[in-house]
Amino acid sequence: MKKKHRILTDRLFTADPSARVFNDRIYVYPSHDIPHDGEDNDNGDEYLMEDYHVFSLTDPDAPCVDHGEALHMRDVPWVSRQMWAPDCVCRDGTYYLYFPARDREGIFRIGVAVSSRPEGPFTPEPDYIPGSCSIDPYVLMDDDGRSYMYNGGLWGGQLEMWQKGFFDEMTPRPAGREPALGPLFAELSDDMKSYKTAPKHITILDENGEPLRAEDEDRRFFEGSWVHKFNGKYYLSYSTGTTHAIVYAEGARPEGPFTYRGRILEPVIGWTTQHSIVNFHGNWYLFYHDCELSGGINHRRCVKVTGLEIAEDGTIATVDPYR
Ligand code: FUB
Repeated sequence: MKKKHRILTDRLFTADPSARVFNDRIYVYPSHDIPHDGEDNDNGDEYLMEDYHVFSLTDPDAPCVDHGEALHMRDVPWVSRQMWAPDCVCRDGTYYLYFPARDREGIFRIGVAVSSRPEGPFTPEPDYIPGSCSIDPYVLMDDDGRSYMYNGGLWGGQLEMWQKGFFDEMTPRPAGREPALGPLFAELSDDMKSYKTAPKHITILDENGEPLRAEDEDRRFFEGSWVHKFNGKYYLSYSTGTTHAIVYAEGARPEGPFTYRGRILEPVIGWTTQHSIVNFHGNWYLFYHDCELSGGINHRRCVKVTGLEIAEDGTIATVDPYR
């Protein structure tokens, strides 16, 4: 389906799609945007999500099935508001839904909920993952059986506020030629509900082997991590936030370092951009969102899918979302 940008559903506003293949079917785990008339701000207060719906397709061109509400914040004791971008993986027949949300003190944490079915419903753990912070969890199930979480997001995602090792809202953001903050990386325990190793920042390097700088907003990490493996290498992709692109970097190990490679998706209609990359029946697909359906309202987004071309050396052809 190259150059075909398909909206998955116009029944709900959806964003931040994590696409996964389970049982020869594509499952999509998006955020669920709630329409309201409030103002946008740099804290992301306009993204007022309360629940998750899971969607599935037999292939990228097939009808999209909405499996209904899979988890609501009323059922998660530690959550106060804003259930943002989720992800889901399967281990030994159990499905683990990872999601960020603000706790009772307004601090973003990562929670996990489990189900025996990919579409849920999911039963949440009573508390968030100990030691977790910030937003946008992605979990890599590596070929050797180990699993890793990548997560984090700047600004409203609060990643900068943890630079001292504890939460401090007043911590200055890295600026100018200071190294940019990379996403967090941690190995998950065998129970998939706790960290085996403490989260640490991933380093993303430029072509000279130097860490990307905070001022390099066209290339530095902002939010929305995803990792795909290709010919034995790890490809970390993410949103650049303020410059509204999806870009990628290549590494030899899951923990990095990663070296910047290029742009995957040009800016879309709307402020945020988020994505996932999945291989289905030998073809690569990019799932992403924009605000086309709502005519450009930032918190009323729609999930789309298009084909993705990856060359033998791992180079990804840049996608123009409107051609
Ligand atoms: O959907 C809420 C937030 O906006 C996500 O967590 C970010 O990735 C951005 O898409």
